[in-house]
Amino acid sequence: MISKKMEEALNKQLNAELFSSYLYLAMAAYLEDLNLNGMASWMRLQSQEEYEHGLKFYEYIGSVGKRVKLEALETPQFEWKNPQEAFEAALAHEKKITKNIYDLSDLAVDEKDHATRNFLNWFVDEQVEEVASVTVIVEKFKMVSDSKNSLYLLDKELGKRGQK
Ligand code: OFO
Repeated sequence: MISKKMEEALNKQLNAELFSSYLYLAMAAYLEDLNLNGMASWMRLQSQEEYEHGLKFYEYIGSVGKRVKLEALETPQFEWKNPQEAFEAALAHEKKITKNIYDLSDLAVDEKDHATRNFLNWFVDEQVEEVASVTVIVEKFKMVSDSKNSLYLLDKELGKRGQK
């Protein structure tokens, strides 16, 4: 049995996942405008993943007999100082989302809502992976600093995401 409080918290996280998708799409557009098409493609894939995360919440809320309530999405940031700053912002965002997921898990434990806690476990694991993958990219940016050649190579490398 899902409480009203949990229903609202799950809907809030659904909104946060859809906002993540929106934010990464905004970052993709920013990177595309700089002709960094590999990085832009990485961000577009990330945006799609976040949409899928949103759908997982959508489906779960429905599966426990509750109602999905969609709210307006915040306007995402439009400009970053440079690509590194955009990826750093993505990392900070993922850390914030991890905290959201932990708070939701805590609520599920407090409410003895084992079904929701079990559902959230997938997200706990996913957040470890997301923070780790963006951390690696941020660290690579730090290594290359202002070198244009290295930026070109990093763009190429990130463009390989999703390719077989
Ligand atoms: Fe949905 O994992 Fe990122 O935000």
